[in-house]
Amino acid sequence: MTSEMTAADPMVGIVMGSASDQPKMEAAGFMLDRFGIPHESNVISAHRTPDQAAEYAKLAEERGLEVIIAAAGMAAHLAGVMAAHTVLPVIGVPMAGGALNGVDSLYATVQMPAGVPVATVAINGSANAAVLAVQIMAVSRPELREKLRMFKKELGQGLKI
Ligand code: RP5
Repeated sequence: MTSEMTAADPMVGIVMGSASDQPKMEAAGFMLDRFGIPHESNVISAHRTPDQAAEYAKLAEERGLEVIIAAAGMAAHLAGVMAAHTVLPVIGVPMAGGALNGVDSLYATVQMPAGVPVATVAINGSANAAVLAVQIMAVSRPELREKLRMFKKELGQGLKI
């Protein structure tokens, strides 16, 4: 990772299994904007467009992405598929919906076998996925760490996400 941030190229890739996930994922984009992190958002399904899912993950690193946020509902394997094809950190967001309303996607996302982790946030936890992405990127970027400190201060002063 470098300590430079360019405005143009996305550094965080948000993928979601369906356009129906979009409203629940908007908070991730808002949060990344808040920290000045360029990002992109794509609908890619592990089971409906599996080749595209694998290609996205395989090309992510050379495209300059540093973190992938993957959201899916029901038998949610998108984040795991992403993690299978890249060494970039993958943050999974289980989506509520279907008969089990997100408990299924929570288990599917968090219960990755050893060796291929997916950092899983809460059901519909898209804002936290973005904050975690920023925290990962901040390891080598003091200016981002300062923004995170300010953010935590604002939370303590009553900021609602
Ligand atoms: C998953 O199935 C998606 O991530 C979405 O959460 C859920 C339902 O998808 P749609 O039937 O609305 O396309 O693949």
